[in-house]
This record gives sequence, structure tokens and C-alpha cells, in this order.
Amino acid sequence: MTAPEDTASALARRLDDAAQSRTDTPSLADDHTIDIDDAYRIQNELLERRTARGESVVGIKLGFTSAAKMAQMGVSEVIVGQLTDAMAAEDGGDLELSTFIHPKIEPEVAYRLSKDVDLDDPSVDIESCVDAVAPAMEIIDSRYRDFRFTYTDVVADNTSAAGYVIGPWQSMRSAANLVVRMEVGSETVTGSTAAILGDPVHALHALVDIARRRHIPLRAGYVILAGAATAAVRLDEGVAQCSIDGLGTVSVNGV
Ligand code: OOG
Repeated sequence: MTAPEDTASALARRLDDAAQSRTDTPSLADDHTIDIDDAYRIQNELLERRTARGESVVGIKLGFTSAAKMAQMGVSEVIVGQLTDAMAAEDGGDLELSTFIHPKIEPEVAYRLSKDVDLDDPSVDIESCVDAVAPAMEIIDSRYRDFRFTYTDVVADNTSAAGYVIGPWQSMRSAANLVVRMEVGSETVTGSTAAILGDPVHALHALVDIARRRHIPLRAGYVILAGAATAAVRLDEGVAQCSIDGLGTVSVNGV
């Protein structure tokens, strides 16, 4: 753009309608020029539509935290999206697949904020605001056809956020260099938490920087998903389970 207000609203509506009707939409970049500021503006408008329907923002997710994904997208910066209560699935519970367009699942590490992070304090220590860590999985469901999107497209689309499931919380501890194994139906992927910016705790520090620049509050109680430890796997009917050595196991049942 830089897009006029009404264009940002119209694009947020287009993405929200796609999610609600489970119908994919072409890349916004096919017919609009949007910059990264526009993209976060569209994301905020998208979240305003959700909160107007009664959802609450309960956390933040990071994306592009692996070197492989950054290289694939040709970017060097992480991206963030916002999680709402309606996206939460229960550990071991059922996940209604008909509510998605073409869901994929990825293994993640989750952190929990025990207090607000004061972003106005230049020396704020986000690690001192975290009291717990857990194994988790994120369901990504790009609203774009065939997951074909540009960097700004995916930010506008709330970084494909669609669902998440958190395993048992452990008291805050290092999650560095832990083996990750995710089984989805007959497919197994393995990796390491080191794929998440070298150590998932680095995602927390990256988040402070981006939250300051994008005026995203980080509130007590928020769940922070640090980013994927492996490539995403297509989610079909059946159990998806992720185990992270030393952290625990989390699962969800696609129905
Ligand atoms: C974008 C979301 C990527 C991650 O962990 O890198 C993401 C997508 O691939 O649809 O969540």
C-alpha cells in the first residue's frame, strides 16, 4: 500500500471470512502492495474482529524462528501472531478438523508469563516474567491457497495461527538442546529444540524486541509459543503426539 484504512479493514475481513467459511483465498500480494506495517495493522484488525465475537487474546506465537524457514522465506526476522482462547485445544482431547481449511501441526515449546512484561523498561528481563515451560503443538492453517504466501501476507494472516495444545507445565527450566519427536498418524518427525533460534529461550528475547516495535502487550498469564522445532506435518484424523525429552508429552486427536 501503504494502504488506506479502509483497504486494511477490507483485507482483514477477507482473511476473517476465509477462516470462518473454511475457504482459502489467494495471496493478498496478487492484487495489493502491502508493507510490514500494513501487515501488522491488518493482523490487528483481524484480531479485533475475533474479540468482537467474544474471543480473548491469551498469548503470542512466534514464527520463522528456524534458520531453514527464514531462508525459505528470504527474511531474517521472526514474525509474531496472536493466540485467542478459542484456538486452545485440550491436551489429549479431540480437535474438530472441519473447523480448519488445510491444517498442519508442528512441535513447539511453550512458556507462560507470570507477570506483565514492562516493555517501557529498556532493561526488562522477560525470563524473570516466565514461571513455566511445557511441550506444545501448534496447528497452522494458512488462509491462503496451498499455503502460498509472501512475508507480509503471512503476518497479515496472523502468521497462520489456528490452534494450539499445551502439555503439562513444568517450573521454568532450560529447554535448550532437547530431542523432539512428533508422531502424526503414520508419520514421525524428529528434531531438536536447538532449531528454535539456537535455544527457544532466545525466542522470548526476540519477542520483547518485536512487541516493543509493534506495540503488542505481553500480559501475565499469556502463553508464548516459541516457534516450530521441525517442519510442519499435515494433520488428518487420528492422534498427533509430541514428546520433548525432559519436558513431557502432549497430544491431540483429530476427528
Ligand atoms: C507460517 C507460520 C510459521 C513457524 O513456526 O515458523 C510458523 C506458515 O508456515 O504457515 O508458525
